[in-house]
Amino acid sequence: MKESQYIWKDGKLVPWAEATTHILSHTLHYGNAVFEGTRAYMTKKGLAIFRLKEHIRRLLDSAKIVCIKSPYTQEELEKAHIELLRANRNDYHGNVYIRPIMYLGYGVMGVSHINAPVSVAIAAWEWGAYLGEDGINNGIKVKTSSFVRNPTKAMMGKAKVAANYLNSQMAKHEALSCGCDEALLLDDNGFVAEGSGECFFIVRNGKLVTPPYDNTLESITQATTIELARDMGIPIEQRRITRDEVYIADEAFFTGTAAEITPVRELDARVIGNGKAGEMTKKLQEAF
Ligand code: PPE
Repeated sequence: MKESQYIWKDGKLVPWAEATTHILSHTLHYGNAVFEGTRAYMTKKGLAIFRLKEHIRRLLDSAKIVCIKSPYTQEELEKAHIELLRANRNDYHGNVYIRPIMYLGYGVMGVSHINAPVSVAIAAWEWGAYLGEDGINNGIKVKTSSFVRNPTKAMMGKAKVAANYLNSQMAKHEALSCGCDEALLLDDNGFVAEGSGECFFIVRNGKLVTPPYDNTLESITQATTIELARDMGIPIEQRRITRDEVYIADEAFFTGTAAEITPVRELDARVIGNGKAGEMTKKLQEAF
């Protein structure tokens, strides 16, 4: 991990190594913390945060869903992001990934979280291609997970909450241990939900298809990709997809803040399309 000088923690900039927390922090035991992944891109004018307002809005929405009272407003969090990137500017030479997290600290034990103190920290570091340079250029190998994506009857996928990622982590581990790069999780009805940390798209007969967000995060990169497709005159459909439809798709790709647009070249040992990054995928990558 590429460290930078400061981390923003509860209103102050603290040295990276000092942004620590107590071992009895509530979140560490019960998994209730909400977070975001946001990117800042290096432009000619310096770093520019992509969709900052949308990411902070989602962070506050996640907090609302899981009953964490945010100590900060939308505006305060926006300012904090900018303050942090400014303070660390000499450490950044390329694109930066920003990870704000709102978590429950030390003070109470037991499952009930309402009386636990709420802290917010923001870290930002340079992070390259999430699924590898080769992955983003030539596509990745994916496995349909044996784990069902957290069903809405049990979990709340619209909250970007740490606990939801145990499901992602087990799916990812299974995929990696089977020699694949990423997992594709189906919902409890057997339709494609999302990747362990990405949304999913296919291309069939010149049309872009992505599942609705019934069980999943409301993805900012998915929304951006849909917007780009509309601008480019590509027909787009938001409907359910089955795994066998993916096998016979012309192209497939994942989208996410970390993953950006990553082509999928294989699912469950079936080669997708020409087995490389598809033409429409490449066009969308370029536009993105
Ligand atoms: N689904 C899940 C489960 C998910 O975690 C992400 C983002 C998405 C969809 C795409 O959402 P968006 O970033 O708004 O387009 N995953 C974040 C965390 C990755 C990680 O390993 O940590 C991310 O991409 O930042």
